[in-house]
Amino acid sequence: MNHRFSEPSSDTELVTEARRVLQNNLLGTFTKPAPSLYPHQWNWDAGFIALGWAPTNFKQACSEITALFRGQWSNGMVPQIVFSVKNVGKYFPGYRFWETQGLPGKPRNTRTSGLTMPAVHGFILQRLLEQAPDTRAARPFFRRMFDRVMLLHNYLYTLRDPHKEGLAFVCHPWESGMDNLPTWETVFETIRFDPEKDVPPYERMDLLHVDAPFRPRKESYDRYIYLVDLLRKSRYQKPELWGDYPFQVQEPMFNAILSHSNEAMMELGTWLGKDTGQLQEWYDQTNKSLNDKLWDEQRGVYVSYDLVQQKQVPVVTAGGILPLLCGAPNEKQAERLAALIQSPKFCGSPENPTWLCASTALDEPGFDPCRYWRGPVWINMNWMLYHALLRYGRPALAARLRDDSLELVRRHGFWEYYNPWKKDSGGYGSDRFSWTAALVVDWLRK
Ligand code: 9WN
Repeated sequence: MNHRFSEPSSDTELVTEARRVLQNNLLGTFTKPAPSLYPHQWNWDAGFIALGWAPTNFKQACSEITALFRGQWSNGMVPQIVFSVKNVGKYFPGYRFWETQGLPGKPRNTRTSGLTMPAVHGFILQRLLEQAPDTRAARPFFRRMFDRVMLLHNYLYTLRDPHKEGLAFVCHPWESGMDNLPTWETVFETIRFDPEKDVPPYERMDLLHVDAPFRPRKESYDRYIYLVDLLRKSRYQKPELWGDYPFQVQEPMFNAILSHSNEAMMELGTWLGKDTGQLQEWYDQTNKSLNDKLWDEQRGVYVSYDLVQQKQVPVVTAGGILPLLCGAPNEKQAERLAALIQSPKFCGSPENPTWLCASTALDEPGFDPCRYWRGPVWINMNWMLYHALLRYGRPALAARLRDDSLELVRRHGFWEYYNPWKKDSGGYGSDRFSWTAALVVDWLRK
Protein backbone atom coordinates (compact mmCIF):
# COMPACT_ATOMS: atom_id res chain seq x y z
CA MET A 1 0.00 0.00 0.00
CA ASN A 2 1.42 3.36 -0.99
CA HIS A 3 1.13 6.23 1.44
CA ARG A 4 0.93 9.72 -0.10
CA PHE A 5 1.71 13.06 1.40
CA SER A 6 -0.90 15.74 0.88
CA GLU A 7 1.00 17.36 -1.96
CA PRO A 8 2.96 19.47 -2.29
CA SER A 9 4.79 18.78 0.94
CA SER A 10 7.42 21.32 1.88
CA ASP A 11 10.95 20.32 2.80
CA THR A 12 10.17 21.16 6.41
CA GLU A 13 7.18 18.81 6.44
CA LEU A 14 9.26 16.10 4.81
CA VAL A 15 12.00 16.40 7.45
CA THR A 16 9.46 16.41 10.28
CA GLU A 17 7.89 13.26 8.87
CA ALA A 18 11.33 11.66 8.37
CA ARG A 19 12.23 12.35 12.01
CA ARG A 20 8.96 10.75 13.08
CA VAL A 21 9.88 7.59 11.12
CA LEU A 22 13.22 7.38 12.93
CA GLN A 23 11.63 8.08 16.31
CA ASN A 24 9.06 5.32 15.79
CA ASN A 25 11.74 2.81 14.79
CA LEU A 26 13.96 3.70 17.76
CA LEU A 27 14.60 0.76 20.11
CA GLY A 28 16.72 2.40 22.83
CA THR A 29 20.39 2.32 21.87
CA PHE A 30 19.70 1.70 18.17
CA THR A 31 17.08 2.21 15.47
CA LYS A 32 15.67 -0.78 13.61
CA PRO A 33 15.64 -0.51 9.81
CA ALA A 34 11.88 -0.97 9.49
CA PRO A 35 8.88 -1.32 11.81
CA SER A 36 8.21 -5.05 11.33
CA LEU A 37 10.23 -6.53 8.44
CA TYR A 38 13.62 -5.90 10.12
CA PRO A 39 13.25 -5.89 13.93
CA HIS A 40 16.98 -5.94 14.88
CA GLN A 41 20.06 -3.79 14.18
CA TRP A 42 21.66 -4.03 10.74
CA ASN A 43 25.21 -3.08 9.97
CA TRP A 44 25.26 -0.54 7.11
CA ASP A 45 21.77 0.64 8.02
CA ALA A 46 23.20 1.80 11.37
CA GLY A 47 25.65 4.05 9.51
CA PHE A 48 23.06 5.75 7.31
CA ILE A 49 20.61 5.99 10.21
CA ALA A 50 23.23 7.77 12.34
CA LEU A 51 23.26 10.57 9.75
CA GLY A 52 19.53 11.04 10.28
CA TRP A 53 19.97 11.55 14.02
CA ALA A 54 23.11 13.66 13.84
CA PRO A 55 21.61 17.15 13.34
CA THR A 56 19.13 16.96 16.23
CA ASN A 57 20.34 14.17 18.51
CA PHE A 58 24.08 13.69 18.13
CA LYS A 59 24.16 11.38 21.14
CA GLN A 60 21.78 8.97 19.44
CA ALA A 61 23.85 9.13 16.24
CA CYS A 62 26.91 7.99 18.22
CA SER A 63 24.86 5.40 20.06
CA GLU A 64 23.90 3.72 16.75
CA ILE A 65 27.56 3.14 15.93
CA THR A 66 28.54 2.13 19.46
CA ALA A 67 25.68 -0.38 19.65
CA LEU A 68 26.67 -1.95 16.34
CA PHE A 69 30.33 -2.31 17.28
CA ARG A 70 29.35 -4.05 20.52
CA GLY A 71 28.81 -6.99 18.20
CA GLN A 72 32.33 -6.82 16.68
CA TRP A 73 34.18 -10.13 16.77
CA SER A 74 37.74 -10.37 18.08
CA ASN A 75 39.04 -10.93 14.53
CA GLY A 76 37.61 -7.51 13.63
CA MET A 77 34.47 -8.61 11.79
CA VAL A 78 31.46 -6.36 12.35
CA PRO A 79 28.32 -8.46 11.94
CA GLN A 80 25.55 -7.94 9.43
CA ILE A 81 22.93 -8.24 12.22
CA VAL A 82 23.15 -7.56 15.94
CA PHE A 83 20.01 -9.17 17.31
CA SER A 84 17.86 -7.35 19.77
CA VAL A 85 17.21 -9.34 22.92
CA LYS A 86 14.19 -7.34 24.05
CA ASN A 87 12.33 -7.11 20.81
CA VAL A 88 11.64 -10.61 19.60
CA GLY A 89 10.22 -9.69 16.22
CA LYS A 90 9.66 -12.28 13.56
CA TYR A 91 12.76 -12.39 11.37
CA PHE A 92 14.40 -15.27 9.60
CA PRO A 93 17.19 -16.30 9.98
CA GLY A 94 16.94 -15.49 13.68
CA TYR A 95 19.80 -15.67 16.14
CA ARG A 96 19.60 -19.38 16.83
CA PHE A 97 19.73 -20.37 13.18
CA TRP A 98 23.18 -18.81 12.80
CA GLU A 99 24.67 -20.99 15.56
CA THR A 100 27.15 -18.30 16.55
CA GLN A 101 26.60 -18.68 20.28
CA GLY A 102 29.72 -19.76 22.12
CA LEU A 103 31.98 -19.27 19.08
CA PRO A 104 35.45 -18.17 20.14
CA GLY A 105 35.94 -14.54 19.18
CA LYS A 106 32.28 -13.59 19.18
CA PRO A 107 31.46 -11.22 22.06
CA ARG A 108 29.62 -13.29 24.65
CA ASN A 109 27.04 -10.72 25.64
CA THR A 110 25.70 -10.00 22.14
CA ARG A 111 23.77 -12.05 19.63
CA THR A 112 25.03 -11.73 16.09
CA SER A 113 24.82 -13.30 12.66
CA GLY A 114 28.03 -14.68 11.15
CA LEU A 115 28.41 -12.39 8.11
CA THR A 116 29.53 -8.81 7.62
CA MET A 117 28.36 -5.92 5.38
CA PRO A 118 29.77 -2.90 3.46
CA ALA A 119 32.23 -0.96 5.65
CA VAL A 120 30.51 2.42 5.58
CA HIS A 121 31.60 3.25 9.13
CA GLY A 122 34.78 5.18 8.31
CA PHE A 123 33.06 7.72 6.09
CA ILE A 124 30.03 7.89 8.36
CA LEU A 125 32.31 8.80 11.28
CA GLN A 126 33.90 11.56 9.21
CA ARG A 127 30.44 12.98 8.43
CA LEU A 128 29.47 12.74 12.09
CA LEU A 129 32.60 14.62 13.10
CA GLU A 130 31.63 17.45 10.73
CA GLN A 131 28.34 17.74 12.62
CA ALA A 132 29.60 17.25 16.18
CA PRO A 133 28.22 20.05 18.38
CA ASP A 134 31.32 19.81 20.61
CA THR A 135 34.31 18.09 18.97
CA ARG A 136 36.33 18.10 22.20
CA ALA A 137 33.62 16.26 24.11
CA ALA A 138 33.14 13.83 21.23
CA ARG A 139 36.85 13.04 20.89
CA PRO A 140 36.85 9.92 23.11
CA PHE A 141 34.02 8.46 21.00
CA PHE A 142 35.93 9.08 17.76
CA ARG A 143 39.15 7.74 19.28
CA ARG A 144 37.42 4.51 20.33
CA MET A 145 35.65 4.08 17.02
CA PHE A 146 38.79 4.83 15.00
CA ASP A 147 40.49 1.81 16.58
CA ARG A 148 37.42 -0.38 16.04
CA VAL A 149 37.15 0.56 12.36
CA MET A 150 40.88 -0.08 11.88
CA LEU A 151 40.30 -3.59 13.25
CA LEU A 152 37.43 -4.11 10.80
CA HIS A 153 39.47 -2.92 7.80
CA ASN A 154 42.35 -5.11 8.92
CA TYR A 155 39.96 -8.09 8.98
CA LEU A 156 38.77 -7.34 5.44
CA TYR A 157 42.31 -6.88 4.10
CA THR A 158 43.60 -10.08 5.70
CA LEU A 159 40.91 -12.76 5.99
CA ARG A 160 38.93 -11.55 2.95
CA ASP A 161 41.77 -10.74 0.58
CA PRO A 162 43.59 -14.03 -0.08
CA HIS A 163 45.81 -12.68 -2.87
CA LYS A 164 46.63 -9.44 -1.03
CA GLU A 165 45.24 -7.37 -3.88
CA GLY A 166 43.39 -4.81 -1.80
CA LEU A 167 40.02 -6.29 -2.83
CA ALA A 168 37.87 -7.91 -0.14
CA PHE A 169 35.48 -10.65 -1.19
CA VAL A 170 31.93 -11.19 0.03
CA CYS A 171 31.09 -14.76 1.04
CA HIS A 172 27.32 -14.35 0.81
CA PRO A 173 24.97 -12.05 -1.16
CA TRP A 174 23.73 -10.64 2.17
CA GLU A 175 27.22 -9.28 2.82
CA SER A 176 27.00 -7.00 -0.20
CA GLY A 177 23.84 -5.36 1.16
CA MET A 178 22.45 -5.80 -2.39
CA ASP A 179 21.26 -9.32 -1.71
CA ASN A 180 19.30 -10.10 -4.81
CA LEU A 181 21.38 -8.71 -7.69
CA PRO A 182 21.30 -10.77 -10.90
CA THR A 183 25.09 -10.89 -10.45
CA TRP A 184 24.65 -13.46 -7.70
CA GLU A 185 22.48 -15.65 -9.92
CA THR A 186 25.31 -15.82 -12.47
CA VAL A 187 27.69 -16.86 -9.70
CA PHE A 188 25.23 -19.40 -8.30
CA GLU A 189 24.86 -21.06 -11.70
CA THR A 190 28.40 -22.37 -11.21
CA ILE A 191 27.66 -23.81 -7.74
CA ARG A 192 26.38 -27.37 -7.69
CA PHE A 193 24.04 -28.26 -4.86
CA ASP A 194 20.80 -30.16 -4.44
CA PRO A 195 18.05 -27.94 -2.96
CA GLU A 196 16.26 -31.10 -1.74
CA LYS A 197 19.20 -32.52 0.18
CA ASP A 198 21.64 -29.69 0.82
CA VAL A 199 19.35 -27.00 2.24
CA PRO A 200 18.25 -27.36 5.88
CA PRO A 201 14.55 -26.84 6.60
CA TYR A 202 13.60 -23.19 7.08
CA GLU A 203 10.58 -20.93 7.21
CA ARG A 204 10.66 -17.47 5.66
CA MET A 205 9.25 -14.57 7.66
CA ASP A 206 9.72 -11.80 5.11
CA LEU A 207 6.66 -12.92 3.16
CA LEU A 208 4.47 -12.21 6.20
CA HIS A 209 5.28 -8.53 5.66
CA VAL A 210 5.91 -8.05 1.94
CA ASP A 211 4.22 -9.60 -1.11
CA ALA A 212 6.24 -12.35 -2.79
CA PRO A 213 6.82 -10.57 -6.17
CA PHE A 214 8.78 -7.84 -4.38
CA ARG A 215 11.09 -10.17 -2.42
CA PRO A 216 13.65 -12.79 -3.57
CA ARG A 217 12.33 -16.00 -5.13
CA LYS A 218 12.42 -19.34 -3.32
CA GLU A 219 15.42 -20.52 -5.43
CA SER A 220 17.39 -17.49 -4.21
CA TYR A 221 16.47 -18.09 -0.57
CA ASP A 222 17.46 -21.76 -0.89
CA ARG A 223 20.86 -20.57 -2.07
CA TYR A 224 21.22 -18.03 0.74
CA ILE A 225 20.42 -20.69 3.31
CA TYR A 226 22.65 -23.26 1.66
CA LEU A 227 25.59 -20.86 2.09
CA VAL A 228 24.70 -20.01 5.70
CA ASP A 229 24.61 -23.73 6.42
CA LEU A 230 28.09 -24.24 4.92
CA LEU A 231 29.42 -21.33 6.95
CA ARG A 232 27.89 -22.40 10.24
CA LYS A 233 29.08 -26.00 9.78
CA SER A 234 32.60 -24.64 9.39
CA ARG A 235 32.17 -22.47 12.48
CA TYR A 236 32.65 -19.32 10.38
CA GLN A 237 35.61 -17.31 9.24
CA LYS A 238 38.32 -19.93 9.77
CA PRO A 239 40.98 -19.09 7.15
CA GLU A 240 41.10 -22.75 6.05
CA LEU A 241 37.35 -22.59 5.36
CA TRP A 242 37.81 -20.47 2.26
CA GLY A 243 39.82 -23.13 0.39
CA ASP A 244 36.85 -24.84 -1.23
CA TYR A 245 34.10 -22.45 -0.18
CA PRO A 246 32.10 -21.80 -3.39
CA PHE A 247 31.01 -18.16 -3.06
CA GLN A 248 33.85 -15.61 -2.98
CA VAL A 249 33.10 -12.50 -5.01
CA GLN A 250 34.94 -9.18 -5.22
CA GLU A 251 32.14 -6.67 -5.79
CA PRO A 252 32.86 -3.07 -6.85
CA MET A 253 30.54 -1.18 -4.47
CA PHE A 254 31.68 -3.18 -1.43
CA ASN A 255 35.29 -2.28 -2.22
CA ALA A 256 34.57 1.33 -3.21
CA ILE A 257 32.89 1.86 0.16
CA LEU A 258 35.86 0.30 1.95
CA SER A 259 38.26 2.48 -0.01
CA HIS A 260 36.26 5.66 0.66
CA SER A 261 36.22 4.76 4.35
CA ASN A 262 40.02 4.43 4.24
CA GLU A 263 40.41 7.99 3.01
CA ALA A 264 37.86 9.29 5.52
CA MET A 265 39.73 7.47 8.28
CA MET A 266 42.96 9.15 7.17
CA GLU A 267 41.37 12.52 7.90
CA LEU A 268 39.99 11.32 11.18
CA GLY A 269 43.33 9.74 12.10
CA THR A 270 45.18 12.97 11.35
CA TRP A 271 42.78 14.85 13.64
CA LEU A 272 43.35 12.25 16.36
CA GLY A 273 47.13 12.29 15.90
CA LYS A 274 47.26 8.66 14.70
CA ASP A 275 49.56 7.05 12.15
CA THR A 276 47.67 6.82 8.86
CA GLY A 277 50.33 5.04 6.76
CA GLN A 278 48.45 1.73 6.65
CA LEU A 279 45.23 3.45 5.56
CA GLN A 280 47.07 5.18 2.69
CA GLU A 281 48.51 1.84 1.56
CA TRP A 282 45.09 0.16 1.63
CA TYR A 283 43.50 3.09 -0.18
CA ASP A 284 46.07 3.12 -2.99
CA GLN A 285 46.01 -0.63 -3.44
CA THR A 286 42.21 -0.91 -3.52
CA ASN A 287 41.83 1.88 -6.05
CA LYS A 288 44.51 0.36 -8.26
CA SER A 289 42.95 -3.11 -8.12
CA LEU A 290 39.44 -1.76 -8.74
CA ASN A 291 40.83 -0.51 -12.05
CA ASP A 292 43.10 -3.45 -12.85
CA LYS A 293 40.63 -6.20 -12.03
CA LEU A 294 37.05 -4.94 -11.85
CA TRP A 295 36.92 -2.40 -14.68
CA ASP A 296 35.08 -3.72 -17.76
CA GLU A 297 36.43 -1.72 -20.69
CA GLN A 298 33.79 -2.98 -23.10
CA ARG A 299 30.83 -1.95 -20.94
CA GLY A 300 32.47 1.12 -19.41
CA VAL A 301 31.57 0.13 -15.85
CA TYR A 302 33.01 -1.81 -12.90
CA VAL A 303 31.79 -5.40 -12.48
CA SER A 304 32.23 -8.17 -9.92
CA TYR A 305 35.01 -10.76 -10.08
CA ASP A 306 34.31 -14.37 -9.10
CA LEU A 307 37.42 -15.56 -7.25
CA VAL A 308 36.41 -19.22 -7.51
CA GLN A 309 35.76 -19.22 -11.27
CA GLN A 310 38.51 -16.63 -11.74
CA LYS A 311 36.54 -14.40 -14.05
CA GLN A 312 34.56 -11.18 -14.20
CA VAL A 313 30.77 -11.38 -13.85
CA PRO A 314 29.55 -9.05 -16.61
CA VAL A 315 26.34 -7.72 -15.05
CA VAL A 316 25.73 -3.94 -15.09
CA THR A 317 24.48 -2.60 -11.74
CA ALA A 318 24.43 0.76 -9.94
CA GLY A 319 27.11 -0.68 -7.64
CA GLY A 320 29.41 -0.77 -10.68
CA ILE A 321 29.24 3.03 -10.89
CA LEU A 322 30.07 3.56 -7.23
CA PRO A 323 33.88 3.47 -7.46
CA LEU A 324 33.37 7.17 -8.29
CA LEU A 325 32.84 7.52 -4.54
CA CYS A 326 36.44 6.66 -3.66
CA GLY A 327 38.17 8.43 -6.55
CA ALA A 328 39.25 5.24 -8.37
CA PRO A 329 38.25 6.15 -11.96
CA ASN A 330 40.35 8.47 -14.08
CA GLU A 331 38.55 11.26 -15.94
CA LYS A 332 37.99 9.10 -19.04
CA GLN A 333 36.41 6.33 -16.96
CA ALA A 334 34.36 8.88 -15.00
CA GLU A 335 33.03 10.26 -18.27
CA ARG A 336 31.93 6.78 -19.34
CA LEU A 337 30.26 6.14 -15.97
CA ALA A 338 28.41 9.47 -16.08
CA ALA A 339 27.35 8.70 -19.66
CA LEU A 340 26.12 5.26 -18.58
CA ILE A 341 23.79 6.68 -15.90
CA GLN A 342 22.34 9.05 -18.51
CA SER A 343 22.02 6.37 -21.19
CA PRO A 344 18.89 4.29 -21.92
CA LYS A 345 20.39 1.57 -19.70
CA PHE A 346 19.43 3.60 -16.63
CA CYS A 347 17.29 6.47 -17.97
CA GLY A 348 14.91 4.59 -20.25
CA SER A 349 13.63 6.60 -23.21
CA PRO A 350 11.83 9.96 -23.66
CA GLU A 351 8.56 7.99 -24.05
CA ASN A 352 9.28 5.74 -21.09
CA PRO A 353 11.59 7.58 -18.66
CA THR A 354 12.79 6.50 -15.23
CA TRP A 355 13.62 7.93 -11.85
CA LEU A 356 17.34 7.59 -11.28
CA CYS A 357 18.92 5.25 -10.40
CA ALA A 358 17.79 1.69 -11.02
CA SER A 359 19.82 -0.79 -8.94
CA THR A 360 20.25 -3.09 -11.96
CA ALA A 361 20.50 -1.80 -15.56
CA LEU A 362 17.13 -1.80 -17.34
CA ASP A 363 18.35 -4.07 -20.15
CA GLU A 364 19.87 -6.78 -17.96
CA PRO A 365 17.99 -10.08 -18.45
CA GLY A 366 17.54 -10.31 -14.67
CA PHE A 367 16.03 -6.80 -14.40
CA ASP A 368 12.72 -6.59 -12.52
CA PRO A 369 11.42 -3.12 -11.54
CA CYS A 370 9.69 -4.21 -8.31
CA ARG A 371 11.76 -7.13 -7.03
CA TYR A 372 14.30 -6.02 -4.53
CA TRP A 373 17.77 -5.22 -5.89
CA ARG A 374 16.75 -6.46 -9.37
CA GLY A 375 15.91 -2.94 -10.55
CA PRO A 376 14.24 -0.75 -7.91
CA VAL A 377 15.69 2.60 -6.86
CA TRP A 378 17.25 2.59 -3.37
CA ILE A 379 17.77 5.85 -1.53
CA ASN A 380 21.09 4.89 0.05
CA MET A 381 22.52 4.07 -3.39
CA ASN A 382 21.31 7.41 -4.72
CA TRP A 383 22.81 9.22 -1.74
CA MET A 384 26.21 7.62 -2.33
CA LEU A 385 26.00 8.23 -6.09
CA TYR A 386 25.13 11.86 -5.37
CA HIS A 387 28.34 12.35 -3.37
CA ALA A 388 30.33 10.34 -5.91
CA LEU A 389 29.18 12.59 -8.77
CA LEU A 390 29.89 15.76 -6.81
CA ARG A 391 33.42 14.51 -6.26
CA TYR A 392 33.84 14.22 -10.03
CA GLY A 393 32.47 17.69 -10.72
CA ARG A 394 29.04 16.69 -12.05
CA PRO A 395 26.70 18.80 -9.87
CA ALA A 396 23.76 18.76 -12.30
CA LEU A 397 23.64 14.99 -12.54
CA ALA A 398 24.19 14.70 -8.77
CA ALA A 399 21.28 17.10 -8.18
CA ARG A 400 19.10 14.96 -10.43
CA LEU A 401 19.76 11.92 -8.23
CA ARG A 402 18.92 13.90 -5.10
CA ASP A 403 15.82 15.49 -6.63
CA ASP A 404 14.50 12.19 -7.98
CA SER A 405 14.98 10.63 -4.54
CA LEU A 406 13.18 13.44 -2.72
CA GLU A 407 10.38 13.42 -5.28
CA LEU A 408 9.86 9.67 -4.87
CA VAL A 409 9.59 10.11 -1.11
CA ARG A 410 7.24 13.09 -1.50
CA ARG A 411 4.95 11.14 -3.80
CA HIS A 412 4.92 7.78 -2.09
CA GLY A 413 6.38 8.00 1.43
CA PHE A 414 9.51 6.54 3.07
CA TRP A 415 9.72 3.18 1.31
CA GLU A 416 12.52 0.67 1.27
CA TYR A 417 12.70 0.85 -2.55
CA TYR A 418 10.84 2.31 -5.52
CA ASN A 419 9.89 1.26 -9.04
CA PRO A 420 12.21 3.16 -11.40
CA TRP A 421 9.64 3.50 -14.23
CA LYS A 422 7.88 6.86 -13.98
CA LYS A 423 4.73 5.46 -15.54
CA ASP A 424 4.42 2.77 -12.81
CA SER A 425 5.94 4.79 -10.00
CA GLY A 426 5.40 3.36 -6.48
CA GLY A 427 7.12 2.29 -3.26
CA TYR A 428 7.77 -1.34 -2.23
CA GLY A 429 9.23 -3.52 0.52
CA SER A 430 8.76 -1.90 3.89
CA ASP A 431 7.13 1.51 4.43
CA ARG A 432 8.58 3.83 7.09
CA PHE A 433 12.07 2.60 6.24
CA SER A 434 14.73 4.16 8.46
CA TRP A 435 17.60 4.87 6.06
CA THR A 436 15.24 6.46 3.53
CA ALA A 437 14.11 8.82 6.30
CA ALA A 438 17.65 9.40 7.60
CA LEU A 439 19.09 10.30 4.21
CA VAL A 440 16.22 12.69 3.47
CA VAL A 441 17.17 14.44 6.72
CA ASP A 442 20.81 14.52 5.67
CA TRP A 443 20.00 15.94 2.24
CA LEU A 444 17.71 18.61 3.60
CA ARG A 445 19.70 19.67 6.65
CA LYS A 446 20.61 23.34 6.68
C1 9WN B 1 19.26 -9.37 4.87
C2 9WN B 1 18.06 -4.24 6.49
C3 9WN B 1 18.62 -5.03 5.33
C4 9WN B 1 19.55 -4.18 4.44
C5 9WN B 1 19.93 -4.90 3.15
C6 9WN B 1 18.64 -5.35 2.45
C7 9WN B 1 17.82 -6.24 3.38
C8 9WN B 1 18.11 -8.39 4.65
C9 9WN B 1 16.85 -9.15 4.24
O1 9WN B 1 17.52 -5.53 4.56
O2 9WN B 1 18.55 -7.43 3.65
O3 9WN B 1 20.39 -8.69 5.36
O4 9WN B 1 16.33 -9.89 5.07
O5 9WN B 1 16.42 -9.02 3.08
O6 9WN B 1 18.95 -6.00 1.26
O7 9WN B 1 20.68 -4.05 2.33
O8 9WN B 1 20.70 -3.85 5.14
O9 9WN B 1 17.49 -3.05 6.03
